[in-house]
Amino acid sequence: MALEKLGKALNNALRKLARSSTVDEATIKEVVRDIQRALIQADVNVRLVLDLTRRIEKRALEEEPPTGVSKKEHIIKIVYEELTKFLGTEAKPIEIKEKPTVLLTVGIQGSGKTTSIAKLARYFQKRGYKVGLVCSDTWRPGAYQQLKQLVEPFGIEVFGDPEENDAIKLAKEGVEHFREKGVDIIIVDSAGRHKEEKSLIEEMKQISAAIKPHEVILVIDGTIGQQAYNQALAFKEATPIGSIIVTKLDGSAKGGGALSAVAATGAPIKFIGVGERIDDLEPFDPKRFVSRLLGLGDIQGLLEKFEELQKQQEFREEDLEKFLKGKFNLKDMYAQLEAMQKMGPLKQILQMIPGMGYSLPDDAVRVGEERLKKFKVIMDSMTEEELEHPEIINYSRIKRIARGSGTSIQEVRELLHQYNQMKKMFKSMDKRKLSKMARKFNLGGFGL
Ligand SMILES: Nc1nc2c(ncn2[C@@H]2O[C@H](COP(=O)(O)OP(=O)(O)OP(=O)(O)O)[C@@H](O)[C@H]2O)c(=O)[nH]1
Ligand SMILES: [Mg+2]
Repeated sequence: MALEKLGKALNNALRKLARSSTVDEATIKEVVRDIQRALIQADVNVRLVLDLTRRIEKRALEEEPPTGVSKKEHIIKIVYEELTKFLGTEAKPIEIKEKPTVLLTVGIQGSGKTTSIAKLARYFQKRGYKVGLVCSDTWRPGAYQQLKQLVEPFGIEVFGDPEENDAIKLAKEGVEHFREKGVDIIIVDSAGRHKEEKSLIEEMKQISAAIKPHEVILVIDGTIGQQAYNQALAFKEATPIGSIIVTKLDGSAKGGGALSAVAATGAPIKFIGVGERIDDLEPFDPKRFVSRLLGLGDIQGLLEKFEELQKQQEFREEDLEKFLKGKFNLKDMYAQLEAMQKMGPLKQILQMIPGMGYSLPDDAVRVGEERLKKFKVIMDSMTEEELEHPEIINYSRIKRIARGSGTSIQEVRELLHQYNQMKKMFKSMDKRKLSKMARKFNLGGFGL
């Protein structure tokens, strides 16, 4: 797990809060001090820490918790929200729009470029994309072999020539090679020669001019802590199409400093490296990251309770409307199927309500556990856009999704069929009765 030490320290601070009998100003100040200490120990910049904790303290002292939520729970939510904002709030995935999408990776010597490229290649391959890798590192001995060894077990091709010493020529030839082969994504590894930003950025500009990448990815070593700020800033200023991978967040005591420093420059962190193995790469999502960071044991439970309460409080007319108009997407469907699995068939629930004479096909709302698992695997191979707008999934996408998830075209079709059936069903339901049912069973307007 990334930033284990920081997570534990923050967790302890919140635990203390949870255990305290009263929540007064002194308690809040003590919790805020603990959070400060935890962040500073993780090498987060002192000024950033003070800004952050001042905001937490102010909100904790001034804001009134909503009904049904205790003061303690409210403060935990504030800490969660402010930490999330601190790390950039939103997840920004790498966009694969054009075929081929060309990505160039750069980074200081030993930052983890080559390893991260192999991980990225595998990540995209799992999602059904065909990936080609180009080694244009003419400086590091064995660079080509290293990359090849990492991806060989997965059948990912690496273009390179250990005899060649013109990096720009190699990069160009490599991109051309894979363009001709018709791959979806080309990732170029660059030289590990640079010890400081200036020469790194110079080389990035030269290779960029030659191969015109869609996105340049700076790989930053997370163990350098808040020093990451200067690298990220110089990079952000040099390229408008840059994103960042922070590596080695497993076990590093300074990872929190690196992450927050990069976030402070406004450059988007898209992935984090959390180990040496090929699968140790995670898409970076500040919300999920922070809830996991804080979310040990009962703290997680508290956060969930808070969310649960909030869900119950707002009656989701909007969601209901959305479903009735047939505007629900694959993500909604998955949540529904999952919930119904726990609850029993929707049919039975509907029958318990007087006047609800619907006869629903059972298989429209209930799928077996095995199938649900398969659906999940298939959906993991879909892009955000496909999950939100399933209507764009055409035959070539179906093929890609099937390949990426290791399922068959038939199985992907089954999922889409299920989706269309549910969509039709909701469309045909009577709004008034459905909302009565939702209220009765506290289903939050079917948001479940
Ligand atoms: N623990 C851990 N080690 C990592 C991670 N990413 C990379 N490494 C290790 O860091 C070392 C350097 O990684 P490389 O991928 O060779 O770095 P590089 O930037 O390509 O290096 P040069 O090409 O020489 O500049 C290797 O030993 C990797 O196994 C990570 O997320 N966690
Ligand atoms: Mg390398």
